[in-house]
Amino acid sequence: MDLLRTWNHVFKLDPNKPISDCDLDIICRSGTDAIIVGGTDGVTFENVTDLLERLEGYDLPLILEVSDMEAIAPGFDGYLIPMVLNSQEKRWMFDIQHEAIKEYGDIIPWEDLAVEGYCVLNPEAKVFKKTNCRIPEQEDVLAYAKMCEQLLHLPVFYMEYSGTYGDPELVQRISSELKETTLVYGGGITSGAQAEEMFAYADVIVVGNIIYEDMNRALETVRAVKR
Ligand code: 1GP
Repeated sequence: MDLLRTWNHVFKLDPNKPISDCDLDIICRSGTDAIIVGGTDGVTFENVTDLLERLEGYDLPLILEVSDMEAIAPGFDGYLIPMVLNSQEKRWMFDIQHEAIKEYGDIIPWEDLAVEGYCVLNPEAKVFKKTNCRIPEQEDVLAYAKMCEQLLHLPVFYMEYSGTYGDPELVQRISSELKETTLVYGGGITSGAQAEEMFAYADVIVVGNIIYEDMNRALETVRAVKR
């Protein structure tokens, strides 16, 4: 999954949200670097494989962000495994991964996997509630980032503001701390200007919701980082 280091812009598609063939085609031909398939609820083996089949004809890396063990489908180019750093339950950091390895350890394609140190920063986000997170202070976020890079040697630190636009100053601060670990920013990007602002600091920006709300603005976010 070294590939991830070379990306700037990624669209995240939610398998639980309908998207027309026409919109899917526009997204896949937009110039984005990869498609992540992922969501918090209603993600099933069926809707993941259905979306994968519709995406397979395009020459783009297709990555599954695993949120539910039952919905892991073969056939993706890579798999992102979140470890929710600011969850108050060990389950979301280690236990579900442990269970998955216990059950599927013999068939896991380890070379196609990357672990994301996930820091959820929007208290209204579904993932925040589902994984029982606590809002970290800025110093906590900085410590999570250092922990990710220096202690756990994780390839990715993901600042997840899903559904709301985050704090560019904090993203800048984290970015100046990380050297090896790739900084991914996602959340509330709905315009070219916001994409540009976050991309000034993050290595990769992830754009999700706006795809389903305003395709033109979704496309602006690609143009903003691909100039
Ligand atoms: C969600 O970080 C992504 O996991 C993107 O967030 O849907 O708010 O764009 P949005």
